[in-house]
Amino acid sequence: MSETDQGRILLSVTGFNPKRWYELLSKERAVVLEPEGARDPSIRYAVVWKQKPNLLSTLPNLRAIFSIGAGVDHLFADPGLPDVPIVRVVADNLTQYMREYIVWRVLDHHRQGAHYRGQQLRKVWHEPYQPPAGEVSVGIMGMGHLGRAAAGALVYLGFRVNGWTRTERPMEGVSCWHGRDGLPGFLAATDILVVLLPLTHETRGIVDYRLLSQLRHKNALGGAVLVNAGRGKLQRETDILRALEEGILKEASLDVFEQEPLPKDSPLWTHPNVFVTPHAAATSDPAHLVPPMLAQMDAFERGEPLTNLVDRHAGY
Ligand code: NDP
Ligand code: OXD
Repeated sequence: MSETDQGRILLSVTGFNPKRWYELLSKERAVVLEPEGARDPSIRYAVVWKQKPNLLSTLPNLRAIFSIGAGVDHLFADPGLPDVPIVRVVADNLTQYMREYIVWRVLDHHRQGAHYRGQQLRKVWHEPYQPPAGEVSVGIMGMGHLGRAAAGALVYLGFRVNGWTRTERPMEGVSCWHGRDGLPGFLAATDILVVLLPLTHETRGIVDYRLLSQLRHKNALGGAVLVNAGRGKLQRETDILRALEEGILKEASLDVFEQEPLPKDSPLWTHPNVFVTPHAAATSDPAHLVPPMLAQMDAFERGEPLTNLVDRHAGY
């Protein structure tokens, strides 16, 4: 098939260098980093991460948008988002990275990593009480592709696992709640809260002081714990700091922040009970993601349906 038959791919990325994405995509298709002027008719697909606002709305022959990430809030932030299908990332290797991150953080809080790191600095030889995993409950807000994978691994490790979703979604071995009505019961049964929600108009700012206050504080760990690897704007950082200050939260692991990069003057950087990672829980790897993206474009050209489509109404 010629380049004109296939159309071109617009690769529009801000915040990181798209070199590897460009190299891999352009092995199979013609790729551009900028449209050739307004209303460029040659572009059929856009592969994007935080694309420039109103850029996509100018493309008359755009057939579908592919998000480089699993989250698509970056797309909905565009006031000129055209009405074409949006495909997001669902990939085994991304899921595996996230499963690892959640297991790592839950085990570190459960096995008192912060406490032992403090003891080591002071050369203290002391073994505190270690509750068994079966006495600790992990509650996962957002039981989608990533949340369910993390839940499966935590069940395997022997934790009690709770899940919270928008719609009813049972999972074997997991106690499930859904909707706003289900939230208080879910929180009251949760010692370690893991947030793997998408950022939508319903979830923005959901992790606030009021929510954190409803976690089970009198627990085998000696306090409630927060792990957020969903999106930074799900959380209110001043509320997290207040909850830590007041002992409502014992510890937190945060991979995502209201502002990224996390500003140098944020007290989260130096808080002894906060573990910070730079939005690194699960990275989109082009070597794994480009081949299925191109295969989807080819299938779509043959008239087959796209998969992993975003529900515009729900916002994820
Ligand atoms: P999915 O779309 O597969 O799952 C989203 C889950 O959130 C679903 O269970 C959904 O409920 C639930 N949900 C959505 N809105 C609400 C709501 N209002 N109330 C309750 N539950 C809700 O997403 P993924 O699992 O693939 O990804 C989740 C998020 O993880 C992404 O959106 C992204 O923000 C983040 N992410 C972060 C990364 C990192 O490196 N830190 C890397 C990759 C993703 P239901 O099942 O009923 O639809
Ligand atoms: C994603 C991310 O959404 O990297 O995939 O945060």
